[in-house]
Order: sequence, then structure tokens, then C-alpha cells
Amino acid sequence: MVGTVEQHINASLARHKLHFTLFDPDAITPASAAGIAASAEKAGTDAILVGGSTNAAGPGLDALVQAIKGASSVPVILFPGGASAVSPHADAILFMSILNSRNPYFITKSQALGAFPVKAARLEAIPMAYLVVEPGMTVGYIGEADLLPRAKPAIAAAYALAGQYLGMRLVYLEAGSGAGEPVPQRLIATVKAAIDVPLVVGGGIRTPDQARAAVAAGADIVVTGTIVEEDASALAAIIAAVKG
Ligand code: 1GP
Repeated sequence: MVGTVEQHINASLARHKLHFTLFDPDAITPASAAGIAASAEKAGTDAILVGGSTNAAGPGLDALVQAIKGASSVPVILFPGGASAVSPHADAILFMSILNSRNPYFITKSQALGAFPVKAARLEAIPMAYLVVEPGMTVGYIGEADLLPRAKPAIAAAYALAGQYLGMRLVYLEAGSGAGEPVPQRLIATVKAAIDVPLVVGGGIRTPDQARAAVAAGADIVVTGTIVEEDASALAAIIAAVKG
């Protein structure tokens, strides 16, 4: 990888849509993450996200990131559940704000608490608007989100554009890990039409058809987590669907 992780992502996006593999530190051991990371890289995943709503941190997080780094060469990017989910072993961190939270803790305070730890870890911080769509699942509950209605795409688009105008360089539409249905295509398309920054979509994507539908609607980056924990062999077909 030449340059920053963000430059790498943007250069890759000029060529094709991207797939990110998500590992939740609460759901996977370093040894199995290493094995899955190696096969995910072989299958063409573009980066590995590490994080979960429970704010996993400390030696456990470090061990997981190090195991993944030892097994693959794609960027490892933190997807923090809170201010302590920082590891100096990662390549970058999604420095995110739940713009549709009701609680300012999740919009700016946890970011203030995490800012110096991120600096001390010398992590590349990529500012991201994190928007939680119905049903929201665990992150919707923990993050005290005013869940974005699936049937009202204009509301999600307004938040996404606000995120862009606030300087965020990624927008993430999140249905919640394990959601019964992914973010609806109409909502993805409405958000995509409103913004100029890359659009990340995740939550409830378990099949190649769902991944293809997200990309067809406008997703630039598709994230899958749960399916990787349940059946890592499903990843190759999902990645192929994302990359068309
Ligand atoms: C969760 O969007 C991600 O933050 C991935 O969701 O676990 O449902 O794939 P899944």
C-alpha cells in the first residue's frame, strides 16, 4: 500500500467497488480471525474492519489486530464502539460520529475522549458520518439513535449531506449488525444522489444478491460481518458480487 489508507481506498474506488470484512472482537478469537482474514484477502476483500458496539479495547483488541495483520496484507481499520477502542497496531481508524444519535456523547463527547488516544497511537483518522437506519439492532440501542426511517429516504439523505458539509469524508449507512433486512435500495439511492463522498453500506447483508443490490443502488463499499463469523466460505461469492 502506497500513501494513506484513505488514498488507497479512493484509488481502489476509481477502479471498482469495495468490500470490507468486519470482525467483532467479542465474537471471534485472534486465531480464527487470522485464518478468516487470510481467506478473505484471497477472496478479494479490500480491508478489514475491527470493532463492535461493546467498545472492545486493550490487550484483547491489540491481539486481534496483530493476528489479522500477521495473516493478511490488506489495511486493518478500526471501527470503534467507543473512545477506548484504539489500538496502535491498526493502520487507520474510522473517526465517526453517530449524527442521528439523541445523545451528544455519541456525536462529539466520545470523540473528544478518543482524540488524544488516537493521536498517541499515531493512527490515520478518517472522518465518517455514521447513520443508523431501522432496525438499528445493538448499535441503534447502545448509540441511542433516532433510527432513520426505512420508508423516508430523504431524512437519511439530509443527514448524509450534513455529514459531508461538516467535513466527513465517508458516509456509512448502517442497518445494524444481524439486521433481518439490509438498508433498502431506495434509501441507498437517495443518499448516494445527495452526496459526493464514498458511501459505505452494511448491516444484514448475507447473500451475493443483497450485496449486488446494495452496489446497484449506489453503495461504494459493502461491509459484511455476521456472515463471515457464521460461514466464511460465503465470502468469495459476496465479494465477487460487489466487484461485478
Ligand atoms: C455492522 O454493518 C456491519 O456494523 C455489518 O453487519 O454483521 O449484519 O454483516 P452484519
